[in-house]
Formats: sequence, C-alpha cells, structure tokens
Amino acid sequence: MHIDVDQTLRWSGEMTCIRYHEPTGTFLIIAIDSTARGPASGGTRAMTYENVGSAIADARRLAGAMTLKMAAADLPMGGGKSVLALPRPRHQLSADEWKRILHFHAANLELLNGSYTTGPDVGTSSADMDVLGRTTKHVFGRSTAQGGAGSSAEATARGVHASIRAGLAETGRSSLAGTTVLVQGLGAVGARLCELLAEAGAELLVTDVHPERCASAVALGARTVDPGRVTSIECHVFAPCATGGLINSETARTLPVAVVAGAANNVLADAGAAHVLAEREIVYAPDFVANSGGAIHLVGREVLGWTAETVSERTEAIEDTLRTIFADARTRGITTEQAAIDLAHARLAAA
Ligand code: NAD
Ligand code: PPY
Repeated sequence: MHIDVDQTLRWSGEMTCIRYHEPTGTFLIIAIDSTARGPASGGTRAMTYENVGSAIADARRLAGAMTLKMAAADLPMGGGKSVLALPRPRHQLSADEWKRILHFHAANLELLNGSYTTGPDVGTSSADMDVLGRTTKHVFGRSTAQGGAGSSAEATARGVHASIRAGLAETGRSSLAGTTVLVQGLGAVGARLCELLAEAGAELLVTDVHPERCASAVALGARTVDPGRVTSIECHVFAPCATGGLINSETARTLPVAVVAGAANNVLADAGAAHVLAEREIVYAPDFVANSGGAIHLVGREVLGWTAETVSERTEAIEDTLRTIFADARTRGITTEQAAIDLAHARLAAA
C-alpha cells in the first residue's frame, strides 16, 4: 500500500501527537485541530486501520469535525480526537493488553496537560473513561458512579431526533407520524433513536452488521433490511448511526430519500456529495450539528455545570439551529453543509 507522505502531512490543525506502544503494537494518535475557542476535546476511537496513514487521516478529520461541532453548538471548547489504531480488533485483545493500552493513553493525556481532554467514541465506553480517569483528570464521560457525566448516547439520540424533525419540516412535513425512517447502526445511539422515533409514530427500517442488535427495534415493530443495501432503500429519512463516509458523490446521485440526519461523524465521503444532495433537493442535516447532543451533554455537565434540564433544552435547540442553517442555505443558494461551516467559522473568527 503506497502512502502519499506529503498528502498525509498536509493539514492545517494545531498538532498531531503520534506514539507507538511497542508491547501491544498499538499506534496512538491525538490530533488537536483547534484551541481557538478553548481546550481541545473529542472522543477516543479504538479500532483497526489498514495502515497508520489512514489512522492519522481519520484522527485529523474527526478532530476538524469536533472544532466545527463545538463552535456550532456554541460550547467554549476546541476540537480534537484520539485514535487507538489497534493491532487486532478489540474483542481479540486480552483484558491485560487493553488495560496497558489505556494506561499508555492516560499517561500521554497527562503529558498534554489539559490542552486536550478525551471522552468516549466508537470502541470505547464510560468504563474505559473510568480507567483513564484513575491516571488523568483530562477525561469526560466517566460513569456517574465515578463522578462523570456518564454515557452521551441519550443526548446524542435526542439531538438526532430533533434534527430529523427539522429536516422533515424543511420538506413541508409537520410530524414524524407516518414517515419511514431507516436507521443504520443499532448501537448505543441508534437503538435509543429507534425508541424515540417509534414513540413519535414513525415506521422503522433498521440494519446492523450484527443483526442481533436489531432485536430491540424489531420488538417495537421495525423491519430489518440488508446492511449492504442501505443507500438504495426508499424512505423519507435516512439516519446513519454507524460509521461515516457512506455518502459520496456517486451514492448521493441515487439515494432514494428526502432527508439525511444521523449520528455518525463524517457522513459525507467527498466534497461533492453535499452539492449532489442539494441539487436533488435532499435535505442534509450536517453531521457535526445533528450529532452534537453528546458534546452538549459532556461539556454541559462537566465543564459548564449545567443541570440535566439545561442539557435537554440545549439538545432540543439543535432543531432551531438546523432550521436557521436550512433557511440560510436556501437564501444564499449554498449547501446546508456550507451554511453550517459558515456558522461555525463565524464563531471561530469571533473567538
Ligand atoms: P456504537 O459502537 O454503540 O454503535 C454503532 C453500531 O453500528 C454497532 O452496533 C455496529 O455493529 C453498527 N455498524 C457498524 N458498521 C455498520 C455498517 N456498515 N452497517 C450497519 N451497521 C454497522 O456507536 P454509537 O455510540 O451508537 O455511535 C454511533 C455513531 O455516532 C458513531 O459514528 C459515533 O462516532 C457517532 N457519535 C456518537 C456519539 C455518542 O454520544 N455516542 C456522539 C457523536 C457522534
Ligand atoms: C463526539 O461528539 O464526536 C465525541 O467525540 C464525543 C465527545 C464530545 C465532547 C467531548 C469529548 C467527547
């Protein structure tokens, strides 16, 4: 596999820390995209990558999205992300190996001395944050038993639900009742989102590469679909809640939906996809706004001292933020992605 080193190094973020943990063969990458609005923050993603270049690129892209997310949600934080590029899938690591990887990560967070605070992301949980928290205080999302804000999945799901409402309103629908929503990825966020959508009267289509994870949604009346067919299933709303990079200019050309709003980070795989969606009048809720409920929960509770009620109000307000973004995109004839980036950049420029 050829890696374009120049391309890999071309990045305008503030710092990338790359460490190798020899005993387990794990690369640790921490990308700090921006501290303009406050200390950088964003979760720890633990998974396998094809090569280190892909892991660095992923950490940087995700860190950039965190900067936009914090600014769009008007939180006083910058953007960063950690990647633990594992030598084998996490479930194949021994408990001891995983513990050593977390200790290595925690020691490195201490070295960064608060310029970056981590939290949970794909492949890590509140229990892992508790382990990090024994060595460093630069960690969000520890369990409530350990004094943290706990899982952010509930707030993220509520924020996605609010985003779906905003998206449907943009298509002229006033309610979720009778709409069909396809939820991809029935993990912590997707499963809870299904409950909220079912309560609101939506018809559910669900899919997961681990089919057993669809069981709770099926019990609510959801029908399952093949995970390989997600971009060709006709429905009102597509809610990607697995991993990102699913919609490129090609898939956007045929996606048979009216609204895209989900929890996954970096849903759009290339710069042209947002334009194709806009040309086809598909309402796209930019991911870094739609999934900002989790950041609102973690930063709100642990930095700003917000009550659960305030977190809930700010999370529901994602609907208003998106309505403003959609209106701005319509008025200026730009994509909703660009309108959201402009909102975030205006706040960053003012910082
Ligand atoms: P999770 O790991 O609990 O769930 C992800 C689910 O997606 C798993 O059940 C997995 O089997 C499934 N999946 C993976 N690839 C798939 C595919 N190709 N097709 C179908 N299913 C697939 O993660 P989560 O906490 O529910 O988060 C979901 C997404 O939302 C992630 O991309 C995450 O980065 C993003 N996100 C989460 C939060 C949060 O608060 N948890 C906040 C912001 C963004
Ligand atoms: C995300 O929202 O993508 C995250 O990584 C979760 C998060 C949010 C804010 C601080 C730490 C982790």
